Amino acid sequence: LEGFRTLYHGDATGGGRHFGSRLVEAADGTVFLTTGDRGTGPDGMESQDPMRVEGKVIHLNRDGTPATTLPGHRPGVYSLGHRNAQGATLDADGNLWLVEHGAQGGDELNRIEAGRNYGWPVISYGEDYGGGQIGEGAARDGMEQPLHYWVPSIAPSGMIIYQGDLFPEWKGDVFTGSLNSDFISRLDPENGYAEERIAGPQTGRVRDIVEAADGSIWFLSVYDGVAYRLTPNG
Ligand SMILES: [Ca+2]
Repeated sequence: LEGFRTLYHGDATGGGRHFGSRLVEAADGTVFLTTGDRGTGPDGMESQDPMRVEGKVIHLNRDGTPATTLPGHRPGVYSLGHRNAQGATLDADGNLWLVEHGAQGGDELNRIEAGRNYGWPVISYGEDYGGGQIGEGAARDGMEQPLHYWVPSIAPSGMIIYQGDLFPEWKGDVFTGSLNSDFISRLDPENGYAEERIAGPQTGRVRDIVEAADGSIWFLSVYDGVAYRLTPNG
């Protein structure tokens, strides 16, 4: 790459992992980006610090200036308490959703609202690597509950909320890839987020998933280095 410039600088200081990240363009042209906790959890509390960049959703204008500024928050911080979101998308109404990695279990699907706290590392449905409770347990007043969580972890990556006509029975369903178990997860919000796991020789370590204009679903398998197109005929 050449000729690029820095639009936003985060000043993250944690470890060398959990970087997120996904970028989502909103209908008004602003941009949401997810940041990881940089691997300092569950002891590090950067995700809970509204003045820090780690473990957040950041909301920016296209020139890198903050599109949201909340009282007591670093300019641009839109929501906090995230661990490592590697999937994010908008629903049909323009709301931001994301999937984020838990530790040993506790991956989450969250619907994001400005100023809300999504809990990491104070609450989680997972446990620490090798066992042991994370934070205070699974719930706390003032912290959001995930709409769905995975135990054990699937390591979700990439995300769409299907809006096309090619699979009418899937409209409104949430899709994310699994990095550790080689399938695509389909969650049906109208049925308690019941999950179907779509698996085949093509769904190895699915890193990204997008919906095309014709309603077909494209996904990227890291093992093969191949982008596949999913249609009702196979
Ligand atoms: Ca959470």
